Amino acid sequence: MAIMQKIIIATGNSGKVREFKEMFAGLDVSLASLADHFDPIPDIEENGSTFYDNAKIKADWVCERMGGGVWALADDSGLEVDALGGAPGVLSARYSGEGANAARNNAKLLRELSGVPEDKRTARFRCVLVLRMMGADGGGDAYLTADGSCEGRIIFEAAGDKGFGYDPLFVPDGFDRTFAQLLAGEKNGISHRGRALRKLYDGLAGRLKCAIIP
Ligand code: ITT
Repeated sequence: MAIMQKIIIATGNSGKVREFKEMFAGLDVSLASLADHFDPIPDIEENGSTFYDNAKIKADWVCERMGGGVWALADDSGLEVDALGGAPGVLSARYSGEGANAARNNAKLLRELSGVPEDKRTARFRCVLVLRMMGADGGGDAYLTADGSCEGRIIFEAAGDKGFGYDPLFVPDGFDRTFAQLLAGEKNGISHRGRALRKLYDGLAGRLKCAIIP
């Protein structure tokens, strides 16, 4: 009988979980997130200085607690704004400090960019994915990693109510709507996360088939 590979998404961000579920739909994979396995949802300390370091920290955290056979997929991502020297970058989730949330982060971003003209508001989202695949007997441990980015610009006023995080302020190149105004399929088709996941999947296809059809 076919065994469905279980993948735990090592995130506490429900927006990321939703997008991964949309993008994995149709694949023979059983997806769970931290919320399905830990109560309360752990706030994993991300003390790395790069997206890669922090993604690996999250994937390792899950595998070390869940044991053999588990595949953990971690996403570290963020927004880089050229006029701010690449900020908020790896600090995107915590940009507005203690008690940071999307509304406060977006408000701070608009404040920091006040007076910056449209042609100087270029930005990109970046995403690094780390998939740690533990063998059922603890052997065959392997990592796969992939990255993706999406170029665009920061507008002057939030627009749209879909998505999460900085989506209402980010207009991807080639569009005149923000990420928060795009349909899920449109965002996933061009987003940093979608691009990284498609690369990861290309690197994975053989192994995923083996896991599903032993
Ligand atoms: P986990 O660490 O639990 O995965 P997190 O939200 O803290 O959740 P990150 O440390 O990777 O995740 O921070 C990413 C932040 O970058 C996220 O909180 C948003 O503010 C922003 N971000 C990343 N991808 C985004 C997207 O697709 N749309 C809008 N904002 C995004």
